Amino acid sequence: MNKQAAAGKLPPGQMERDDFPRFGMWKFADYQAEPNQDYKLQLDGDIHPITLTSSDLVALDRVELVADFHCVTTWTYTDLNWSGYRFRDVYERFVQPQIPDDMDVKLLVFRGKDHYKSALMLDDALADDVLLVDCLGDTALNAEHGMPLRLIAPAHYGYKSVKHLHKIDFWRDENSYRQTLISRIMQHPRARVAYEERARFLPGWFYRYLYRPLIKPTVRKMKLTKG
Ligand SMILES: Nc1nc2c(c(=O)[nH]1)N[C@H]1C(S)=C(S)[C@@H](COP(=O)(O)O)O[C@H]1N2
Ligand SMILES: [Mo]
Repeated sequence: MNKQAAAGKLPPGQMERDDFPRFGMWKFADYQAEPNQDYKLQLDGDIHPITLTSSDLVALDRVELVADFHCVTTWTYTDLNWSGYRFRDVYERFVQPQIPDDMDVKLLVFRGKDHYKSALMLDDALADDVLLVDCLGDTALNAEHGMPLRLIAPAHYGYKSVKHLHKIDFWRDENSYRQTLISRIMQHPRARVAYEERARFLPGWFYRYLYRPLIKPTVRKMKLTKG
């Protein structure tokens, strides 16, 4: 057992890695992000659709966050230094003012340019430490880690932290979000790391043993072939 796990610092079932790999769904592994700092972010769903540009976000306060990153397959990389904008600030500035009093937004779907998507409850997304980040350490996000913009929601498993973010759908309820059966089963609606909410059914510890053997081949698969 490593030192932090021994000290009880790591959440249940997690093991520390000494590198931060590119990771994710095999289906989207071949996606090659293109450098583009003038990104656009579409906000859509049950709200009036709008498109934000990087210059809309620049008007918000910049926030820095040091956080551990926990993948559901049980690897953790500690003390990452992210910076960007608080999701709550984006919501309060650009979304909330146009929501009628009799309408409740409950569920958000974050979409990546590689077609990956993941949903979060609005209440979870409004937490202090949920950011849209464009920098890791002192440098702009690279292709491995979500260039040009990604979500970071450190209290939730990494599969909620959508990379290459280009669209957020705001829905009144879960019925508006057509999820495939497999992701319905595999993705927990909250996926809180502290409660080991790895998936919707069966206890979290069960998935530790199912997922651990996938780490090595996935890290190998996800390595970007550099020209
Ligand atoms: N667009 C996109 N975002 C994604 C994924 C993906 O395949 N595509 N994988 C998720 C998973 S399972 C994890 S663990 C993290 C990995 O982030 P990293 O590659 O920066 O380590 O990204 C999440 N966000
Ligand atoms: Mo993950």
